[in-house]
Amino acid sequence: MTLRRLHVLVTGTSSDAHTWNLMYLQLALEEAGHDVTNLGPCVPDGLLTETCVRLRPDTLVISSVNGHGHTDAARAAAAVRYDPRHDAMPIIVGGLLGTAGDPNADHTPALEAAGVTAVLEKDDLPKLMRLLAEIRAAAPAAAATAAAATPAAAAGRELEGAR
Ligand code: B12
Repeated sequence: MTLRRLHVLVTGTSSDAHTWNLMYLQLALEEAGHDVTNLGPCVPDGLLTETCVRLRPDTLVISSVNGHGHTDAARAAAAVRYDPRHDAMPIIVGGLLGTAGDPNADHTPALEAAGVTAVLEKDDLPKLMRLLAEIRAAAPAAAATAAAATPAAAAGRELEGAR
């Protein structure tokens, strides 16, 4: 059985202008054999939810490092979860989600309540890869879903065209 490639949607949050975290994640995920659509920084919740509806990614990865991630990502996740078509889509959040205390751990309960599947620390890239490997193993095999190899490429072309 050939495992199909996952289509991972990587996004920054609405207030977060940092870019290299997103580029880093995209390159690491692609190196691990996933197809990635990278929405970039400062993504409004409306664009994120609309993109999830249009592209139906296998997993959403939200990255934030500016300190507002705990509120921005909770709001974004709740907006995505509002549509029941995304009930089964894992939402993974990570980066530097606040500025005080142990922010990612402290805000995990509220983020999970908003619909986030997993909150990772900024050094948790290996854990992100393990989670995605589990999601990939549980996804339908490649033969039945040959077309699934192309959504990221198609999405890339579409996003390029929209610029
Ligand atoms: C460059 C930079 C900027 C640039 C960004 C330019 C750009 N186009 O990207 C500019 C000048 C715009 C900027 C602005 C601000 N910044 Co700034 N910035 C940085 C800086 C110096 C480097 C960030 C970077 O590019 N790193 C390289 C990338 C590859 O690494 P990374 O971002 O850390 O991401 C890694 C991990 O976090 C992790 N990761 C990220 N997301 C995820 C998700 C998952 C699921 C996982 C597993 C891992 C993961 O993986 C990445 C690779 O290891 C950092 C300090 C630093 N040395 O890290 C501050 C920093 C991120 N900025 C900070 C702040 C506060 C701001 C401002 C609010 C400052 C201000 N008062 O205006 C604004 C916010 C603007 C906004 N609207 O978001 C703080 C955040 C504080 C916090 N969260 O505790 C930092 C940490 C500086 C500091 N020590 O105070 N910034």
